[in-house]
Amino acid sequence: MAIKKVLIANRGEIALRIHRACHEMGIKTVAVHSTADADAMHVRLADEAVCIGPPPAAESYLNVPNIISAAEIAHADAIHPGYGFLSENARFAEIVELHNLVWIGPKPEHIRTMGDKVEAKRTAAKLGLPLVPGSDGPVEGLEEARAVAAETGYPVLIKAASGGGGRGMKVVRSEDELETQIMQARTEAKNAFGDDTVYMEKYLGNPRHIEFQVFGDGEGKAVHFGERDCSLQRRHQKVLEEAPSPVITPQERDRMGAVVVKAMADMGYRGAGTIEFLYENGEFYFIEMNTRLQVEHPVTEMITGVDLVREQIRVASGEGLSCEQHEIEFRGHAIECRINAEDPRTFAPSPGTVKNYLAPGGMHVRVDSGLYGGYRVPPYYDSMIAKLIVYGSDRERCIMRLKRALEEYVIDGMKTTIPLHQKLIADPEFQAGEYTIKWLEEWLAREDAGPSS
Ligand code: MV4
Repeated sequence: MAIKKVLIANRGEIALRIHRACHEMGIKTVAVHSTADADAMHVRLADEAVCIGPPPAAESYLNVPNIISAAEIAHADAIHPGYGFLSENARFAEIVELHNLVWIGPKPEHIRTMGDKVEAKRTAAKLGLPLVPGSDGPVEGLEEARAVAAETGYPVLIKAASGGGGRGMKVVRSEDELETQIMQARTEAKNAFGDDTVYMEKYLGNPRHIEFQVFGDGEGKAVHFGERDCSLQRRHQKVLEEAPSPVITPQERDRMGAVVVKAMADMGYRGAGTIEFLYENGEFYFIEMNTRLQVEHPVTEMITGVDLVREQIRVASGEGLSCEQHEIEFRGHAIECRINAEDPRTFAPSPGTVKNYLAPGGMHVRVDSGLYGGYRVPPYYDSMIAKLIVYGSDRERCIMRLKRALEEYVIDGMKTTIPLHQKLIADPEFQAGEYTIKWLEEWLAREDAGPSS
């Protein structure tokens, strides 16, 4: 079905990103917004806008009846959920489809399966993806946990089935900690997610986080757009992402790419997905799959030249993917810096009103942001206010250009993480591409203690 008008069920830079893809395809847009976002850029740019509730997300951007009503009032024929909020809510996807609206996202059954981490691993195993060694499904009793740990060896990691994003994880170093850690993990999981199901994995000591961008047409065809290295995280928040990974060879990309493409084709996956792996000693281990477009998708767009939101809309409207695997080429290097309204040293949120504003530009520099001079950053939502994405013909030139772009950037009126990025990309270990998931927090602890801060 041809899509003529899309309701964008999100805010901030991703709402703008979706609006731009829509307008380039001749599709009209409907913005939704909370009362706190009446002056937001996504509201200004959209063809129409509907207020869906008060500032708290639970009453606006997560308010399903209000969002569906907005789509009906505005005669939208499709809903794009962006990331976060309702993007991985299988029930919402079903409700959208029950209202005869096109859901620009994966099949609800696949969102549901991948949202349950135990079910996701089971599915991944069946589809031939390599897993971290661990329990085959949930861990019930202590005896079972002991047996799993005996198989994998210590340390082991206890994870919540309903978790994700690192919440509810417990490292167990030896058998005498096992019982208390399982009980604690269960209690925390119950409180956080209302589900005390836990499972176990061998704890990988120093891996990288490498994720593959995949796309399916929902009818058995799938392609991959290579990997992103997202190892630079602080408290499970990504800080800087790059594509390709500095440590993955073209041979490894082709080999793992073929594995993920076969998996997505076999499951009949539809739309955009990200398959997350831990990568250690040359091996990939599946951990989770995200059934949405991700914040860091632009680095993939920069090195492939493919508009991933356009692909999402094509697939949702039944036009199918625009390209075959052999047409997807990886060229050069791209890095994304997430710019947050935060103190660059303490990471305390620092919302405020933008005074002077000047975004960097020039060749191969992309800024995805809803900021403008005079804009008041509301305190109710995520602190990410901009993404700076830079391309270079190789990693070294990308870093040089990124340094230049960060120098140009002016955001007066609030603290931002721009100075953090400047310091980070100047570090010799970063420049060498030698980092794992632990590196950034250790680097931050060192920098904090150092004389320059
Ligand atoms: C792990 C792990 C080590 N071993 N699993 C954290 C979030 C969730 N997506 C999975 N996570 C991890 N799972 C095993 N078996 C270490 C992490 C982890 C991590 C993963 C990716 C990026 C940053 C991280 C920071 C701390 C821990």
